[in-house]
Amino acid sequence: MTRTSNDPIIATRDHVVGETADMEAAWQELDQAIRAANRILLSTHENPDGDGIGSQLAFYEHLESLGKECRILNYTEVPTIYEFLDPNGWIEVYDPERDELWLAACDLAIVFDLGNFRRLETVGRDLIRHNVATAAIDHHPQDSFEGLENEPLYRYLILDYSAPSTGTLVWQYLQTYRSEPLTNTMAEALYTALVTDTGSFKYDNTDERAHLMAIDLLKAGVKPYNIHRQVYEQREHSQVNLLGVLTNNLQYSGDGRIGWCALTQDMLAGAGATRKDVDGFSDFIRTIKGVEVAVLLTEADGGKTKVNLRSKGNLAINDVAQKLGGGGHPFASGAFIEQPWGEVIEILLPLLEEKVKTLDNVEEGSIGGS
Ligand SMILES: [Mn+2]
Repeated sequence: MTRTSNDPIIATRDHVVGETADMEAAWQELDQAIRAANRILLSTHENPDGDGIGSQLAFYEHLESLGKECRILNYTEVPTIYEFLDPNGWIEVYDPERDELWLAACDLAIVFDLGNFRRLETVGRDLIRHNVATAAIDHHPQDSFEGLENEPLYRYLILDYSAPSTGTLVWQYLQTYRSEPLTNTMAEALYTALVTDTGSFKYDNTDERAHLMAIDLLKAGVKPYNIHRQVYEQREHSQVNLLGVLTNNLQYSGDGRIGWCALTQDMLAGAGATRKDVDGFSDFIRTIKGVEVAVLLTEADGGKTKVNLRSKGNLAINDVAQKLGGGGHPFASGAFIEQPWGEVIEILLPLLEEKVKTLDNVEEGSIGGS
């Protein structure tokens, strides 16, 4: 089918595609495509996180060493806490006017950590428009796209839900297919991907593979505190102010098992904060004793609402995020909704209250993850 640049890319709400069955064969195929390609584009989702950025930078450096003509083009700029990873300015913000012709002539695009193709925004639109062969490397459940159900979005799909980070998949690839050892900068990029996605090795996704990867990266020269300091010890005053607003406006529901807060644009403005400053706040709500499900609603422009959901691990909540048109991991998911937060919480609380009620019937510790 033909798409025009103005066609919106819309994720359907209930469809996910399966995990890569034969990972080794998929990697082999992708590796062959990489070796055959001259010009390769790398990208990740809007508002990129440490996993997306770290994966991109490590992969970029690898491709450079193979002599590829390579660029990293993202829809949004690198958050300041991750700027230390990119001293050479390899990551660029995609500017269709400047970059579309370059993109159109790519032999291959590799996109990291997406979950949802829509999160590539204009980069994804132009990859489809110019029919660029695209590979996805990811650990999120994948949404399908209205009108594209019968068309594979990706020529190559490396999908492993159990991977603690997308960077872990990149690390595995490099271990097998890269002849040179990892450089210190590659190891730092991958370590950042790993610590940010595992909450510094404390989330449910932290497994043996995560720690084996960390050992390998430390051997390649990573100093963990150097990374930690850059990523976690640079809180803006505006964010600390906003944390005060959050704690003053926290509410509980479902016998204290749901902790929730709505941050309005007025609250953000009052704290001198932006939507970026809410990063990590939903995790904070989850740390409260008795809270099983944490909900953070952030008011966006035009009265829209960003929803972040976190679970302590006894209840999967990504089905709720999917009902709202979003998605994510069982214990960490979210959605972006075109409704004001007051309406969203009206929909959300009954769904979550039903969910936490199921805990009443089951002895503690006997519930599976998803
Ligand atoms: Mn990730």
